[in-house]
Amino acid sequence: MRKLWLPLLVVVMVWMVAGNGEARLRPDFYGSACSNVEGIVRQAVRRKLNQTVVTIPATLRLFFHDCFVQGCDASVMIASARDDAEKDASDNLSLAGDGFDTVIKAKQAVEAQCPGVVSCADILAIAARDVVVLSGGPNFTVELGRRDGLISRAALVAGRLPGPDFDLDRLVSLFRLNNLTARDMIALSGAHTVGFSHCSRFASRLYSFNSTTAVDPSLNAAYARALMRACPRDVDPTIAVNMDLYTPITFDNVYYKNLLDGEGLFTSDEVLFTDRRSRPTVERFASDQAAFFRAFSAAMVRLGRLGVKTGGQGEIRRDCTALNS
Ligand code: HEM
Ligand SMILES: *[C@@H]1O[C@H](CO)[C@@H](O)[C@H](O)[C@H]1NC(C)=O
Ligand SMILES: *[C@@H]1O[C@H](CO)[C@@H](O)[C@H](O)[C@H]1NC(C)=O
Ligand SMILES: *[C@@H]1O[C@H](CO)[C@@H](O)[C@H](O)[C@H]1NC(C)=O
Ligand SMILES: *[C@@H]1O[C@H](CO)[C@@H](O)[C@H](O)[C@H]1NC(C)=O
Ligand SMILES: CC(=O)N[C@H]1CO[C@H](CO)[C@@H](O)[C@@H]1O
Repeated sequence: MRKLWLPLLVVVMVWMVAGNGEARLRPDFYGSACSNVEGIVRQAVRRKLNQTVVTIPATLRLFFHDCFVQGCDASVMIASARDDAEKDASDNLSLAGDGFDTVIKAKQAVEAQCPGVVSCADILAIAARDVVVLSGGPNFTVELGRRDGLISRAALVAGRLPGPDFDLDRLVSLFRLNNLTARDMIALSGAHTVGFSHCSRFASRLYSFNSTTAVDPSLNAAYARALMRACPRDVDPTIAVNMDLYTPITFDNVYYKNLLDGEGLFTSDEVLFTDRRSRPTVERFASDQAAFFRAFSAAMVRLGRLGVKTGGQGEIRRDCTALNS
């Protein structure tokens, strides 16, 4: 008997140490404690999407910003009376309120059935997957078990998020800091197949590229003219344009086809094609949507692992916009 049990015991102990040493998420984390959590969130996201299509890009981008600043811990959701929380940083301006609202509504629906069990961070991760599926993108399994963070500060945002003027080296190094590869970065940029951007984020490509050339030569000329019509100099700062000209609310690989045609909205988009190091991956995703979907799904799962709090860390927030106190 003893001889049989010893190896088993060793295996169990190694497994426990590994489990405690690094944050482990798993798809069935809630088990019987909230067995239908994904169904409840899906229903709430559908309902919100029925009210406004902005739900799709707003929720997806909210997840990205949450994960890149202090990890996927819903810290981006916290509202501060002094306007000094993560969402108040200047990079936030464009985080559409509908992403926050999606998570708040889904949390209310989850609380009604399993109070105090499911984190806002997990609800955001599930909702981000759901908007991808509901707009025609790939389905993938979401890992769960994140706890909600206790810290949310605007000052922690600076330098953590990529800018629309980034070149390939800056994009690759920022994503690498977040344990994501260049291929992950190229696939995740495909999220720009949905949603909007304010004119200010790309105006320099139209009017002040450099001291001798006004229009960024990597922009398709007809596209540049259309953007100038939509975004004249000194345009109302609330004006926004679709990032994917052709299928702006469908999650597909048209983003990459646009890059091939000089129709990437930001420098950080177009550079993925103009830089010959990333061009083969862009060409692949443009010609093979299934390859893009596989790469995007895998990268979203890795994005969802960033800086997660598990076990006894953090808390399960009651209200996603406030720390339990
Ligand atoms: C690769 C570097 C990235 C840069 C430089 C970047 C930059 C931006 C900028 C400047 C906007 C427009 C904001 C505005 O003015 O309204 C935007 C929008 C958006 N981004 Fe990114 N982003 C990047 C990666 C990502 C990733 C990884 C995701 C998600 C997986 C994402 C999802 C979105 C979505 C969905 C929108 C549209 C938001 C809306 O319509 O409300 N982006 N991004
Ligand atoms: C929402 O659902 C209602 C009833 O099913 C439908 O009539 C309406 O067109 C939908 N609205 C949107 C924006 O999809
Ligand atoms: C997506 O995948 C999840 C888990 O892998 C599954 O439970 C769900 O039914 C799938 N949804 C769709 C719309 O296929
Ligand atoms: C401005 O950009 C154009 C097009 O890339 C280039 O030919 C020119 O040399 C640049 N001028 C300066 C001053 O950098
Ligand atoms: C990246 O991975 C390393 C090694 O597993 C880990 O220590 C680090 O915390 C991860 N970074 C983030 C931002 O999660
Ligand atoms: C929507 C939102 O919260 N906007 C804020 C973003 O950050 C700027 C500058 O910090 C604030 O002025 C905005 O109110």
